[in-house]
Amino acid sequence: MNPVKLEETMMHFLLEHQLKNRRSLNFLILMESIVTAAKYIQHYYDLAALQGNLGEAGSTNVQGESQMRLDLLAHQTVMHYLAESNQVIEATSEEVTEEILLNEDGRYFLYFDPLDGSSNIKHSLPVGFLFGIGKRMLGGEEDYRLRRGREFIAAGMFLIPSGIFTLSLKDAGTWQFLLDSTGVYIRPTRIRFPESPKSWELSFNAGNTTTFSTPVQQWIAENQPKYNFRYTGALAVDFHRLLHNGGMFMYPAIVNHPNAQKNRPEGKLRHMYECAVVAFIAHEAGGMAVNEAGDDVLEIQPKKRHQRSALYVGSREVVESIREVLRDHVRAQKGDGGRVEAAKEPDATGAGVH
Ligand code: AHM
Ligand code: MG
Repeated sequence: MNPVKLEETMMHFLLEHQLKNRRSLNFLILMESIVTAAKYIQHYYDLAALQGNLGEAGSTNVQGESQMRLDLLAHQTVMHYLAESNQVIEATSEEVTEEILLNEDGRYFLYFDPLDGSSNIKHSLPVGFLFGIGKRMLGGEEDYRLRRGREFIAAGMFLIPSGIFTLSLKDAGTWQFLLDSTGVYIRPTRIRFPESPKSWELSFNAGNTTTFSTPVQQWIAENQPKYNFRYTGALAVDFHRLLHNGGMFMYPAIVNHPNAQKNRPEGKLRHMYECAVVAFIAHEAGGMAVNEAGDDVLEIQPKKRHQRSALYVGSREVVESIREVLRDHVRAQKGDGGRVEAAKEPDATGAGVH
């Protein structure tokens, strides 16, 4: 008998899941490529800090934001392993404007943000790799490739540099895996938002508060004192914390900016690879996510690959509380002849609101 207690690996956990549900092993091949990419991004992040490679690349992405060298490296790393896996038809990356065609016979669509929280990079603060996975229609014709979050089969995020991998499987929960010194992901732990409000937190860019709609500002004034406040400037990191402590992360629409050019009525975060990803993870952890209209983020049918959305995600009770306010606001606006508060266009670059 082996005297050592050996741990279950992530792949073994996934193998059991696939076999139990009579699913193919293709998903394992895909996950292997995602996990390998994640480990390499982590490796490059560590190296970059040592080699002073944390600066800007001098180019801009589809959002008009400057790309850090690590953003590009992370994107190229993910693409390399996705291509090698042969499992992906088409990928959507925050760093590339158009769809990225891979293997027309593949089974999956991947939507990813290779390095979320870029502003943290130059300070060597934590960042994340976010991804959602859709699956092709196996019977019949393939008609569209931008799936609703509700149609994802899995979504996850990898925290850098801590190396904690969160993976949510459709109707099978949200799980976290730790990377141990052997380099293997072990000990799947099921994660659910805590029910007790004792640890609940609020997370949002407080510097933007006066730019939110009046009802959202009122909700904050009434509710913020009940909670601790935390914000790192990286969705993956803030949301990771929230999964353990509960509460709500929000990035509301910017509609009352003193410089109207800086309003963002559509929100700032990207639907496909930020909002829908954390909404899926939250749902599998017992929570929920809504947009500025109070609609379930998982039900939004994306129209554009890089479309933006406002986001309110976290413990069900807190998100439901603000959802009522958001819905009332929509009803009031409709009753007001459809007038939308500060319905001015955001600046073309989508740059920061400050
Ligand atoms: P990124 O994907 O370019 O790094 O930007 C997305 C980030 C989120 O991670 C974070 O929640 C938000 O933008 C922070 O925005 P702000 O600096 O306006 O608070
Ligand atoms: Mg991001």
